[in-house]
Amino acid sequence: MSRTFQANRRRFLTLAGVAASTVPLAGCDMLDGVFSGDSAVRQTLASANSLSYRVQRMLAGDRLAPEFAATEIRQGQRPNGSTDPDGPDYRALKATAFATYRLPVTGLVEKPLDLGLDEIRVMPARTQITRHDCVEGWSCIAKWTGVPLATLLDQAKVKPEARYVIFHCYDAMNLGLGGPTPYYESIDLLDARHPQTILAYGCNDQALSVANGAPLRVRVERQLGYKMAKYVKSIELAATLAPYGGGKGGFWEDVGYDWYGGI
Ligand SMILES: Nc1nc2c(c(=O)[nH]1)N[C@H]1C(S)=C(S)[C@@H](COP(=O)(O)O)O[C@H]1N2
Ligand SMILES: [Mo]
Repeated sequence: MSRTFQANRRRFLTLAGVAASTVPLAGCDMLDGVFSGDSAVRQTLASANSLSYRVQRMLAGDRLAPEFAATEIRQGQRPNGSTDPDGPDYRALKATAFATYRLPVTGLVEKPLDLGLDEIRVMPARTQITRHDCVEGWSCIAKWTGVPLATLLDQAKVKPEARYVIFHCYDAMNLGLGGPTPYYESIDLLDARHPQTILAYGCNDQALSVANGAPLRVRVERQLGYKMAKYVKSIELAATLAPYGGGKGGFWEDVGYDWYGGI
């Protein structure tokens, strides 16, 4: 799909007043002003976000994110957010170079999975060169290799009542509000089954680094950077987002970011 078309589409969304994902919010490292959970602004953003989500689904359910040439990779993927989780469970995994890592896939599935990295690496892989856009205002083009999430969902046999895929992560963020809060994220099944949605274990032809989310991180290429959970600890299929974290579907969503971070 041409970039001109995307630009036009974005303009249309803006004109329609539903470009919620482009509303400037605080950067990933900044929390100013996002705690006002029931403010009028927050409510308006929330309804604009749900409209943006529905309009995008109508117009572009299976649209692919742009892919780039290898010559367009100018630097390594810039590490952001957590870059070296310090919990004992992650440190123990790192000490074995992730040989002891297991990925559980649980929740609303008929056949729960528990996979080692060697099992994941022999599954049919997908490689894509895409641009990562962080809400902080920077972008990075990188080459990602991993297993399509759809492959794991098919193996696990998702139950019909499931609507969301929840990614639980090994790292926790310190908001200064009484103890570290675990990072988590969620996407709907349409994005989960999108051909460019992968669990990546490789970046720019190298094993995924700790700074970029080793051993496995999500790529969900039509959304902003914060949706792409690093340090994936487990995957859970769920019918609602309410039971997890603050109930808004992700660590940053719980402090005010849009759940649908479409770009
Ligand atoms: N577990 C976890 N996932 C995360 C984050 C994080 O802090 N912890 N930060 C998010 C944000 S805001 C961005 S921009 C990207 C950064 O990924 P990178 O470090 O590979 O550039 O990861 C996202 N996923
Ligand atoms: Mo980000």
